Amino acid sequence: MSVRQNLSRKLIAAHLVEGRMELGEEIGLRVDQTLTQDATGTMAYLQFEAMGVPRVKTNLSVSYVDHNMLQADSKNADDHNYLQDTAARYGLYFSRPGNGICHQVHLERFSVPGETLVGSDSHSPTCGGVGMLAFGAGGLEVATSMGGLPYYIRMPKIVGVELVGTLREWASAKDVILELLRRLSVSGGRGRILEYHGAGVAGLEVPERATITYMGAEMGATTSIFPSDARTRAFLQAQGRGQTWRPLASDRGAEYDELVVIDLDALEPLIARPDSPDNVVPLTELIGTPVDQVAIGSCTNSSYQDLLTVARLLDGKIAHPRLSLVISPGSRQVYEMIARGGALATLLSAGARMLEAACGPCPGIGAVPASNAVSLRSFNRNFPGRCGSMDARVYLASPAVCAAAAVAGEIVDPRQIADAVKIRAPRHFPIDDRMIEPPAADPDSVEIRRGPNIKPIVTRGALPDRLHGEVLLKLGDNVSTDKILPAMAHILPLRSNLPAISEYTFSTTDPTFVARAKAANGGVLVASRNYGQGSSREHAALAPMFLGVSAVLAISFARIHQSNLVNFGIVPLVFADEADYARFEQGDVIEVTDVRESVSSGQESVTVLNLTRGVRAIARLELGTRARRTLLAGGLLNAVRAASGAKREPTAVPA
Ligand code: MIC
Ligand code: SF4
Repeated sequence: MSVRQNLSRKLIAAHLVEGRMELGEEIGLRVDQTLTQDATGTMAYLQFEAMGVPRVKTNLSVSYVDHNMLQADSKNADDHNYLQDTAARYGLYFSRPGNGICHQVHLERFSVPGETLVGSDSHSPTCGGVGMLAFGAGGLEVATSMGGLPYYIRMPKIVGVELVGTLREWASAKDVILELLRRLSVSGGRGRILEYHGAGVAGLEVPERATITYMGAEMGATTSIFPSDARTRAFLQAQGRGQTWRPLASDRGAEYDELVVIDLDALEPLIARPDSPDNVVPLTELIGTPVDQVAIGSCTNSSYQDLLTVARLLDGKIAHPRLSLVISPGSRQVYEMIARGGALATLLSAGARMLEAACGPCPGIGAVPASNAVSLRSFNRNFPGRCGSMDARVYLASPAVCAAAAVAGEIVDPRQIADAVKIRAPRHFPIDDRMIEPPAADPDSVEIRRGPNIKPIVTRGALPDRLHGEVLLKLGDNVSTDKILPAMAHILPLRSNLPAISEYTFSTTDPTFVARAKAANGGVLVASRNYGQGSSREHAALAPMFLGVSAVLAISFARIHQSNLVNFGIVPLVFADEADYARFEQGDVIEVTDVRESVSSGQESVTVLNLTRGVRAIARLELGTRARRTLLAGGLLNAVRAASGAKREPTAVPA
């Protein structure tokens, strides 16, 4: 092994508890920290409870409430109560609703350079901005991590992303990641850690680095990471946590599996057009596009510096009359700072509709655009329907580009409007952790409130000998989890109620899907490349499982979703020959005669018979030993419970 190590390999080696660090090998990592948010957290804690572990075994685990904040009825509030009580009881910190978006708050208050973090949200790599090795995962894997088990990944390629030069004019951190998306696409990060290094790193503040690591999720990256340097120390000191800093960097001349160079001097403002974060063009190509809504915020771009930049551009101006401007600060800390410093008044007098410090419009929780509207957002995803409307056209850009458009009512170039301002990080952030509750001193006294929306969890039975079923749906490339099981304000509150949320499976793609799946007693799905990209929501595997989906046959899978499928007992089958994708259509009946035997004996592929067309295809089983054990048991919870001898049975659906 090379002595000139990159940072990712150093941190993997320091946390390795199982496997060998060879490309593609299944490796288990020790987990130092976990985080959950409310939309994935209820299920994660139900699963944690089913494991029968009395107290979390991590150094630190935090439960956030930031997604389901609308509270149009009592469901969300019931879930919040459940989360507050489970945190107190099982040894977690609880970040109360109003305290901010999990990733922003975790970066501010809990991130520790060099530690590992597993979060039940795809944007958990955010803390890579301070040199953490942070992964997004399904809630069940966060539950097992809290139970002290390792977190498993396939040893990824380490891509060195060298940043050179300095950002100019209105080019921003958002443009760095949009440029990478433009070059590498939404699947370009699959099986890879994006490790940033080079002389250009020093010029980026921690929140800018975090914007870049957040959106590595949009490339399907395993994670993204920056070194921990003097700026990291300054950030942590300003958060009153200087003692957690330690320097971290790759060795000089370290080797990478692949290299990418980004010349920051040459970057210009970019925009992602509908309907994919990698549909990126220079801002200048879209000048004059009328805009109906501008939304600024989300975990990706709602730091103090971001909002101050927006306030500078809006100062003394008013939002264009044909447009609605909504702003959601990333955390209570950020909100308080713009309030105390006066920027909030500037935003209000410019006509901004200030929302609470939460996810808000990002996954369609409020501020859904008008019919056929154009929405320009500083967010991270613009998949069809994600904003809550199927016909809205959503563009993604930096906060500055958004602010300039908010005044003009159309896309304009901020370089034509004002000189760029680089807002430096404050030397002191206001520190007030009273909205973060520590675990209960007397956990046994905590009664857990469970609202009527919280239903028992469901698992699948053991993997049967053969797979047999109808192709319920044939899908194309880059199917996002927003397509499989949409977020949206009316669906999100059902996250702890599997029977109810399952009714929305593929609802925006094919409203007949659920009825057909039920009538056929389940079946299989066929998809093209990068199936299941986007969010980590395990409900995109759980709901199909509940409806009897037993396998997904695809050209390739997004990492987190592939794990979620395995964890809920759905077999991911990978076409060995891409051309075979064309030989399977909706309605065909397929069979894999010896699936259980193939999985258990470690075979690398199976034959999939298309009984309707009389053709066959070879499908690879891209599964490590542990994933095979999980599938055989009918999912991770069954496997973990069997290993620990836990008693209370979850409800099982037949395989
Ligand atoms: C998202 O941005 O899509 C979400 C909503 O935060 C999801 C989590 C979820 O679906 O609850 C994610 O990114 O994992
Ligand atoms: Fe929330 Fe959007 Fe960030 Fe997901 S991407 S955590 S929905 S703000």
